[in-house]
Amino acid sequence: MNAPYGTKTQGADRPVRCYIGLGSNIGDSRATIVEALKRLDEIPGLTVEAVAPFYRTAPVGYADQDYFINTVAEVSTTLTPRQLLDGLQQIENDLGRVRVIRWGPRTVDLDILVYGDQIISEPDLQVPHPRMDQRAFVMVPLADLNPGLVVGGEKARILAGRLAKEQEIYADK
Ligand code: A4P
Ligand code: MG
Repeated sequence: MNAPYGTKTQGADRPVRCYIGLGSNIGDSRATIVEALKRLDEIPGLTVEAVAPFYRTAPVGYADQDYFINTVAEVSTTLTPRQLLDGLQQIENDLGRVRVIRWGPRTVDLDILVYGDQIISEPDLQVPHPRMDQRAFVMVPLADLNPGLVVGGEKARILAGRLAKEQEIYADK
């Protein structure tokens, strides 16, 4: 039987509910994200509980690149935030991620958006993800999974509705 989600600030003896953002705009992005989700679920101590629909989204931050495929996964995990980050970076590397330009094209990007109710401000790990509340490609799929989740003082569905009017985002079929 699954243990209930925990809200403890230190992780790891009870599963913590987390949201992971996934994005790709190089190669067969849809297939890459499907493969990344499979590998995510295979990480010991982590279960993928739900996946939002896939969206096709205009690039944010560095405009001269292809549209992205984005989605968000809800996971429960007993991993600490840093163990979780290591697992995500391992998947990025195994799927052949090359980083050239910040905010530029990528085979696959996996970000920790939310880790329970923890706030982390370290040089190489900030949670909640510092730019998530400005991005339709994060907030729209996140709101599909948890419309009432409060992000930056606002409910996800309110933020998602506003951002979707400002930024291009389409259901990916
Ligand atoms: N890092 C810090 N906090 C986190 C976190 N919460 N989750 C550090 C994951 N990583 C985190 O990331 C650089 C470093 O961020 C990591 O080494 C880790 O220690 P990266 O993935 O190597 O580089 P990046 O993704 O280019 O940088 P960054 O700043 O994370 O970019 P963003 O803000 O994630 O933006 N437009 C569309 N439509 N769709 C997209 O998916 N993605 C980006 C990337 C830009 N524009 C986009 C999209
Ligand atoms: Mg990233």
